[in-house]
Amino acid sequence: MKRAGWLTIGLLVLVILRTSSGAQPVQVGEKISYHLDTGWLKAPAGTEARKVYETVIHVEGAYSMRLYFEEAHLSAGSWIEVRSLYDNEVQRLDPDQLALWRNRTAFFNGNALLLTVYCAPESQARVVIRKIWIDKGGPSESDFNPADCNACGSTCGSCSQRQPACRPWTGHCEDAYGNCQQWSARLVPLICTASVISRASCIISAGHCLETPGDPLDYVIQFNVPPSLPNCAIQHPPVVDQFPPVAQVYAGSLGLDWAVIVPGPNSAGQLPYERYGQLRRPVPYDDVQSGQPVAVYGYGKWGEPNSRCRNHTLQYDTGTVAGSMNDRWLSLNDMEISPANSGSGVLRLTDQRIIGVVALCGGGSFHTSYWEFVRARRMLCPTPGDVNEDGVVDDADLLLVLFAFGQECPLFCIEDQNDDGVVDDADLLIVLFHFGAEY
Ligand SMILES: [Ca+2]
Ligand SMILES: [Ca+2]
Repeated sequence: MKRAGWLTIGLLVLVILRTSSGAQPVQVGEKISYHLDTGWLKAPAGTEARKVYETVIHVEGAYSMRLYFEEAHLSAGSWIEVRSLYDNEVQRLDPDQLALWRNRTAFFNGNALLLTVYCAPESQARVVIRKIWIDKGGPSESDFNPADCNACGSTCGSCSQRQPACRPWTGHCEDAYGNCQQWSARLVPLICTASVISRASCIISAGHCLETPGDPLDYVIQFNVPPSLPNCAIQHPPVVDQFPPVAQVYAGSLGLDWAVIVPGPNSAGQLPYERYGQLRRPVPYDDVQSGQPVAVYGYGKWGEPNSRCRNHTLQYDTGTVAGSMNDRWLSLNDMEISPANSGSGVLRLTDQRIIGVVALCGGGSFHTSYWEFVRARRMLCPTPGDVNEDGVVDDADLLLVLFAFGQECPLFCIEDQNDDGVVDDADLLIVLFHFGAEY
């Protein structure tokens, strides 16, 4: 009896550990020290900017790299150019771009970057690097034992339900190229998944994805993710498919797990929706029912020995809603969730709307209708009058306000558009004033 008792306790502890830990974002690569100081560079008089400095930053064994500028003194009309010698991708960072990218670059493939400084006539420049990010591949072989792929508690009972999102797997790594479903983004280097939810390119994910110690904005939002290398090392899309985050609100503890992110423009000055024209709307009200069919698209880990190029590429699985545990959490059936699927939108197939964001191993997801999550979206990505968040202000929104007219909402309700605790004329006016607006 005693023995059985201990066993039961052991199992309980295991279950608690599994359900209380996040769906494990995967940290790839590492920051290493690297010393480079161009000293003060000066351009001669003239009419055009001149190349005043050039060097190759090479790290043996790296599969991809990112530069961090400790200091970057550039005057207007000057810029830094970073070029991958592996695939020739280029990022040009002038003072405005450097501010947007917070003195760091996009992610580049390969082990060598050509760094060039162009200086406006009769101006000075200086660039200092003290650290760079590199990825030497891995994790280790043992991390990729296929028998471990349920370690995160997938509810499907097997390891290979997921399929590449864009074309069926035929055994070729090109099948893993994620150039479809461009509302689903990869966050790097703490790998997670995120979804574009509005024309303003508002993005949602899980809160624990942003809990990077030190700097919660130290990541990049990527689309059109290419296959990983056959040894499973991730590869990055072109610079133009990478976006820096500029603002965010998130909660990742005390039983909460949601994030709202505002991206900055890519190198062509576009936001994700402008570039790809794809989004999936969240639902702000809890009409989630058991049995509803859902899909999860995401960049989870993949360790099958003969298809490691699918690691952290865009794949999907389908399943159903198992049920809502409360106003915060919903559970999924028959859904393969792997580390780095964290933050994936739970896409309800009947209306293609996001009812939750994947937060836990086993598929536990955080409701998009939880009031703090809705309020955070309104705060960061306002869509006044669009009560049901379907992207247009119309009769449906008007009816929602009319049906709730007079209701008091001390905490929060979606119909209380001005957030003053009561649904009244003022909220009706907000809907009427924005009637016909599209977001
Ligand atoms: Ca609406
Ligand atoms: Ca109100």
